[in-house]
Amino acid sequence: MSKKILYGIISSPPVRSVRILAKALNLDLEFKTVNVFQKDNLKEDYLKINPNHKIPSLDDNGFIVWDSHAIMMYLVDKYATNDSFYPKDLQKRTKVHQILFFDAEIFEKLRTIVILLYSGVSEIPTDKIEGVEDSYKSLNRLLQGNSYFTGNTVAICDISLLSTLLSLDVLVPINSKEYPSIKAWLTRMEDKDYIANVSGKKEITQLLTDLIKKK
Ligand SMILES: N[C@@H](CCC(=O)N[C@@H](CS)C(=O)NCC(=O)O)C(=O)O
Repeated sequence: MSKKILYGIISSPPVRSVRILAKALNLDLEFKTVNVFQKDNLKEDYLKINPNHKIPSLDDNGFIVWDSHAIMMYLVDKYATNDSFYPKDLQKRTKVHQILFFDAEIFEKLRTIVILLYSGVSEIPTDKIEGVEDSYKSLNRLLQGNSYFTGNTVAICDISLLSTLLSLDVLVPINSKEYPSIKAWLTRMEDKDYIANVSGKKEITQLLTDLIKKK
């Protein structure tokens, strides 16, 4: 079995997505801390691994891949015993890609807000909140009639969105009256045994709650 190293920190949603998937696939990942708060990601050694200085990156026995979405596609194609998380059927796979790209868009909204809060802004600007609410509306519509974002089984895009939304929910709460389908999906996801212990929900909620309280 090849040695797999994941670089990152647990408070990062994309890093947590990869860890959840690894747990679901029963893969052993060695974890190496690259702390973006201490600028570890800008050090020469890490830039050789990821010239784009983001976390996570995966080193699979010398083969390096970065971006959580690309890592998850790779891990399922290479190691999963079936294709349920990332279907081989072109149309089903395309639907998964569609939601993964949407997750990347929503994650950037989260990242922008977190950067603003760390830079000293005292309140999340209204236009940023509205941008997030617009995504919640779309997500809620997407889930109508579906248990998961691409149908009735969990795919890697559900895992990505779970990590993004667990963080975003702390900053721009997901209102259960307005977004009942998202809330029901969150509950379904958090009930999975491979998610419960590695979602990082407790840690991220604490970190972001403290960040808001400081304001
Ligand atoms: N699309 C990327 C986003 C990765 C990302 O932005 N990670 C943040 C931490 S949550 C990061 O590395 N920030 C440091 C930087 O931008 O230099 C993915 O899914 O892996």
